Amino acid sequence: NNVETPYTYEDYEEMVECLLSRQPHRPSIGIICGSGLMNLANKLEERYNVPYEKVPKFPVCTVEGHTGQFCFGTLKGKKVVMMQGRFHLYEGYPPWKVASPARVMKLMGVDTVIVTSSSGALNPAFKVGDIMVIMDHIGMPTVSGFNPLDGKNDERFGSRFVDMNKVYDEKLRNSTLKVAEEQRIAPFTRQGVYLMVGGPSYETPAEARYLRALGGDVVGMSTVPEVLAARHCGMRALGLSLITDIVTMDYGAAGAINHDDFLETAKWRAATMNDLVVGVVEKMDCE
Ligand code: R1P
Repeated sequence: NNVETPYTYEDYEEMVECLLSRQPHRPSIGIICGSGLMNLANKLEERYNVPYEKVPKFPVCTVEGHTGQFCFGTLKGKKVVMMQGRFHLYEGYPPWKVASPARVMKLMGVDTVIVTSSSGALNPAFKVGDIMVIMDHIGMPTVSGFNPLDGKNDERFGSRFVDMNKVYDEKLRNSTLKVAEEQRIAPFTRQGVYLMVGGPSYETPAEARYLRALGGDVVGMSTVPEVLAARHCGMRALGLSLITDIVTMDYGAAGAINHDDFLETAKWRAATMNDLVVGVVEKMDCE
């Protein structure tokens, strides 16, 4: 039987003990960096890196561009932990493992989680290089039985049933839009619905039309499990997604998409997106 047993509370404690013993910071903000957005960690001061493989039982990254380390430091005076690299369902990881970074962050003392990602636009008004503040999400895997909260619930994290009405913190979203105005990037900053698919295959035109009809503004293969686990244990969540391609809805459209294109586009707009995150962190009402 190949089915893995989810991490216990004690497993998480062991991971956190290791992470805190290897560096002096005690973060209150956690940031999970999406594809092509890892350079944000270069903005950290007094930085300490802890590679994932040093942390007992913690997964490793298998996707190109996902470095696979925790980066601790200060950002605009705030104590931050960043994850350079996340886990996806298509890597073969079960949902609880994909979402495990949120619980590690919680036990480290983090109360606000920022998740970034790159995604494809379904909304015809959106353009490559736009930044979307996630207002809400649709988790295709999570609504259909691939939920990180499946299995025995540990009340020390949160209760069995989780309210998902206000998942993405309104105050943080408004603050992000305000920072976007100040940084003069409001014309290409959007707000909308992130739709998660399992991947790793990109969408067929028929699937793209279907996902759009469901209400997705962008489609990606991450974010939702981490945010679900974060909300389950009472952390505030902010999600930002960089649009790195337009999802093809008809058969005549030119060009196939690939992950290298995603990374290339992310490079082009990553600095702007990272400046936005720094601006939001600066305004946060925590240490
Ligand atoms: C596709 O190219 C990959 O990039 C995005 C998609 O979700 C998918 O994993 O990665 P992040 O969501 O990790 O940014």
